[in-house]
Amino acid sequence: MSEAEKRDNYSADNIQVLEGLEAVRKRPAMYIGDVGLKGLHHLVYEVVDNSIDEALAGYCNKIDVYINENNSITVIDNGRGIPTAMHTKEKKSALEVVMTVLHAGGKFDKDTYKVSGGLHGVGVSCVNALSTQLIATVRREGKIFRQEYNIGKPLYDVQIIGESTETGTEVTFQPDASIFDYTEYNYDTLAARMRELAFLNKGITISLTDKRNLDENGKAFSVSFHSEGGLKEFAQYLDRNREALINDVIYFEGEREGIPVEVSLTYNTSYTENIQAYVNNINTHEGGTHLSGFRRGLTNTLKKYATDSGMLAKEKIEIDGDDFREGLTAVVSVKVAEPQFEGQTKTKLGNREVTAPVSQAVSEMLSAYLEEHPSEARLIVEKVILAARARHAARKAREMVQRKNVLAGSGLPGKLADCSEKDPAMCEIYFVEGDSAGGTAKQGRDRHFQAILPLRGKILNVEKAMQYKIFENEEIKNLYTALGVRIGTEDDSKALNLEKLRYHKIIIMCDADVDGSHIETLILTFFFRYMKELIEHGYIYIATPPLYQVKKGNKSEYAWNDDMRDRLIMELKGGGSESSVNVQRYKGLGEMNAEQLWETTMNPESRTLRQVTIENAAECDQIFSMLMGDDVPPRREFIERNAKYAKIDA
Ligand code: 0RA
Repeated sequence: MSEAEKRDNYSADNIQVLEGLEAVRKRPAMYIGDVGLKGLHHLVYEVVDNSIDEALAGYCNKIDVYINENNSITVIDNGRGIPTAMHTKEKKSALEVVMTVLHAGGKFDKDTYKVSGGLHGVGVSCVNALSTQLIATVRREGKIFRQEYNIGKPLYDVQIIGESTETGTEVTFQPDASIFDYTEYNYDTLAARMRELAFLNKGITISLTDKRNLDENGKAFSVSFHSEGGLKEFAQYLDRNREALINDVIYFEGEREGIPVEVSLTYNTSYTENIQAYVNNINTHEGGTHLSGFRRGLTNTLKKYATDSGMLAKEKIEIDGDDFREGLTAVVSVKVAEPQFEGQTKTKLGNREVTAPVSQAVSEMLSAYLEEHPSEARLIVEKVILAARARHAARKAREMVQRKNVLAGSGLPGKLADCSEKDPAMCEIYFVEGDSAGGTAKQGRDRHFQAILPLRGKILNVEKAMQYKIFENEEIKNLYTALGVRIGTEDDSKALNLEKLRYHKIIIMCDADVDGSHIETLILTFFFRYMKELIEHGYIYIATPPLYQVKKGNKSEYAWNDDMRDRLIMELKGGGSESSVNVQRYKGLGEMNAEQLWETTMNPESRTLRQVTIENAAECDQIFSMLMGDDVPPRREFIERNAKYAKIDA
């Protein structure tokens, strides 16, 4: 190749690279899911995943993550360091290739067994494309190498900036504020993911330091996650707010049919089933073949044990799969070389070959445990029998709900003020705290597309109640009938059937005070445990009524927080000297008249709705069990701390 040809080739390659990164900037959501809070945090996961891969390859055991003062992120690992030598095909440093070529990840190194790579597996070059600045520093071969980029473009060739006896990779990036709706990182969100990664990849130490948050000694807030027990400790962590039924966690780690499988399970005295399933460190909350394998292994093994033990002999009722999972907490983690993700949120594993290995692993570990622990085995079987009896009672109650549903139209709850529009995509329903606010909302709404269902103060805490109690509850029956949903689909008898769902915006409207937050949480708990599909489809929203009205003369404005209130007071005062500005604090929805409620909270033109999403399924489970516990202060603190992070739908 002549020099000229080489040059042409080089620039052609470069153009391709820039086109690739340009595509990421044009359609960021296609690469990282969205440009909201989720996408912003996804950037961190993408970078950390590369370090996790290095750890899984056996060369790294420490990953440090920093949230810097300016909301940039630094990730440092002690791996081999990304190679910096010339990449023969791309004719530039391997480091530059990894940082600027889409999907280049670890591909230049065929021996790297790459199973991780994040939900979208897009690689660190996407993070680079979406950052105003990224600095990559590599320590290897006794030297320190560095390259900097601006929206993905290198500012200079890889430089040697010093010497070091250490090895590792350090990446600092500043997310581009012109791409993302938000640029402020949520510490708790990152901490939850780092904790989860530490459980899923035992032996690695992952620290998270928040440099925005200094204590009185000027020291940044920091936590470190490390698990020697892996999923065994993960199950204990998930159940730490629940009462144990057996004191052990049953655990398996190994490879079956070439697929690495790690499983843990235990039982608590609650009535909820909590199985967290992972593929390549990704929470597959829609389940899939590995979850089917888990269920099959569990059901077959327990059924056989229970039958052989003779404990079922006097039972007249049939035991089914669900009964074995009441009070069960389990974590399943598999590594799959070419995962097929399906489902609404691409979090359902489709690979058929994964079912048998997981089922085998569960059968092996569980039958061994049951044989060796007869008294614990007895406790589990007794619980299963109780669950079966309760299920029969629950089914009767559920059938009542379903029967009422068949009459939909004439059978709608009496308290529901329905809308006239029939197309669910256009329709909204407000669940309103209390009859009085419900009345105001009925007057204030646009009856064409907005329906109102007033709810009696505190609805049932479903976290603590047995299933049949839940389906006997009048308010909850009303929720089902008003929404038009049923239980059971063609391929899953427990799944929510959304075919007849009557509204695509389901809006929880509570007072802006602690009681309101409590009620909001009770309703969300119900949705999370019994109608999770509605959250996954993005149908659930929270209304945000204002906290203040600031008035002067015939001018009036609303404020949603104290800063806004103070700014409005200043504005309305203007140059004027007199404090004739009137501030009204709204304690409840009922203090607004119908017109005010419409204007501030219900009018799609001017309201703010917060959409409810699931960031981290394992953490969600844990948080709901914490929120519904008996301790009020942590709940209040949690809600107040996190409310502002909810996604805004303008
Ligand atoms: C492929 C080969 C080698 C290192 C890595 C990938 C690597 C990538 C990342 C990304 C973040 N941290 C990382 N650490 C290592 C090295 C191959 C060798 O040295 O022989």
